[in-house]
This record gives sequence, structure tokens and C-alpha cells, in this order.
Amino acid sequence: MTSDPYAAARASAENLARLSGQERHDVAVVLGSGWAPAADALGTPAAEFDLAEVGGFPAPTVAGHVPLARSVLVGGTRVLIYLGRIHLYEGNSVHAVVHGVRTAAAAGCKVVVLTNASGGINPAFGSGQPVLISDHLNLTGKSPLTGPEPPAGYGPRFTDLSQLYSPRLRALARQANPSLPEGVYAALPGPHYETPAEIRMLRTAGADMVGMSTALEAIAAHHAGAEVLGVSLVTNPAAGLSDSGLDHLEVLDVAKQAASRVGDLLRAVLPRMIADGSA
Ligand code: 8IG
Repeated sequence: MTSDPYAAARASAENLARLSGQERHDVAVVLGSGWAPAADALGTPAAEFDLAEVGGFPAPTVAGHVPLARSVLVGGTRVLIYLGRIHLYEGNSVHAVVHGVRTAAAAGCKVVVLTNASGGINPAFGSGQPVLISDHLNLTGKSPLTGPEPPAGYGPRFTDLSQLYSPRLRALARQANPSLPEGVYAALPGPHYETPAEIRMLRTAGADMVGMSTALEAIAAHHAGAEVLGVSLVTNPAAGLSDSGLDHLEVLDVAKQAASRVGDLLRAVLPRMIADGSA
């Protein structure tokens, strides 16, 4: 990536237009751990391409993450799907972590849908439960807005996050599935899972789910002018809340089983996301 992350996003958006054959996109979807089956539920891609060709992305290092993107027409909405994401715990900079959503915004996306798999802290959320993210605790110690002054077209450096997770988009998702609960997502740097004491602390602090992603991307997407919908798939009880320990492969398995169902939800909601209906 060049030293200016905003210029890098513009350059990648140009590559994206060429590779996808689509001048602009309307909505971006970032699929988290185990969410790949949701991509197929969104329909046949018009184009699929390697993120290495888009530029600015480091190679991912975690099982279950594929460095591909797709362009899919869902209804009349041009959807850009990232089949995996970049994590801090892979040793990446905060700018690399948010490069995908900045590129999406530079490619025209007015909505960014961030999905993840998480540990459940709220005891009401069993494994396989999808939850709409209502707010987050960014405990990564990082901000994607560190660095150069943002150029024109972006929000101010001191960006307001009081409505980070769009109430409008959450209401749309609940129209499609009224039983969807909402919860607060705590983002930790990882890659280790928490101690039971840390989970007790997070619960006291108001967290319902815990994971290692999403918060930084949500901030960057909002700052780039996109509305954010966050959907977290609870795949395990957080540390200390069950008798067994945490196993990454079990987590991926639970996510896979639930992901296509949540993909159906996204397919129903995506065509209704662009507010003026002109997409
Ligand atoms: I899936 O229990 C998944 N991701 N930090 N803790 C953290 N991340 C997670 C967890 C969890 N489960």
C-alpha cells in the first residue's frame, strides 16, 4: 500500500472497476469466518477476482479466509462481496484492515455490510444465533483514522460515531426477520481468545458478543460516507460460560451451518438498502 491510504483506496477502486466490468457498486458485503456459504446464497457472480489483483491487500493467513471478491447483481443492486477479511492479528496495519471498505466506498458503495463470527457473552445468544450489531466497544487500541488528514469527500478526522450502526438498516433487517436480536460487539485484537475474567469484565462493560474484527472497518466505512450494517453470528459461548474450551475449527463448523441461512436474509435485504431505490 502507498503511504496515503485514501489514494490507495482510489487506485484499488479503479482496478476493481476493470476486474469486475462494473463502473460502480452500490453495496459491499464483508464475509467473516465461516461465512463463505452466504456468498453462494446471494446468487451467481457476474465476476470473481483475486484481491491480489485489486491491490493494497496483504495475503490472508487464516484458515477459512479466501482472498477473493465477487460482483453480484441482487435485484437491481450491484453488490461487491469480499469472501474474507484482513485482521489485525495477522500482523497487518490498521490501514490494511480497512482497505477493503475504503475501496468499496471509493467504488461508489453507500452501504457496507460487515459480518463476523463471535463468542456469545449474553447468555440469551446460543451458538448459531445471528445478532444485529447495535454498537461496539473498540478495544483494539487502534483507529483507522490515524495518519494523514482525510481528503475531501471523507468525514472529519474527529468523526461522530453516535449512530455508527445504521438504525435504518437494522430496521430493514428486522422487517425481513423480526426475531433478530441486537447486541453490542466488543472488538479485541486477538488472536488468543479471552480469559474468563476478561469475559466477566466485558459483560459488566455492556458487551453481548466478542470478536476480533468489524469495529475498525465500521469506523472507516462510516467515515467514508457509507451506512453500516453489522451482523454477528454467535458461534461459541465466550470463555468461562461453558464447560468446554474454545476450538477454532468448531467455530468455523457452526458458522458454516448457519451462514447459508443468514445469506438468505442478506439476499432479501440487499435490494432494499439503497435509499432512493435508483440502484
Ligand atoms: I467465532 O469467543 C469467535 N471469535 N475474541 N472470542 C473472540 N473472538 C471470537 C470468539 C471468542 N469466537
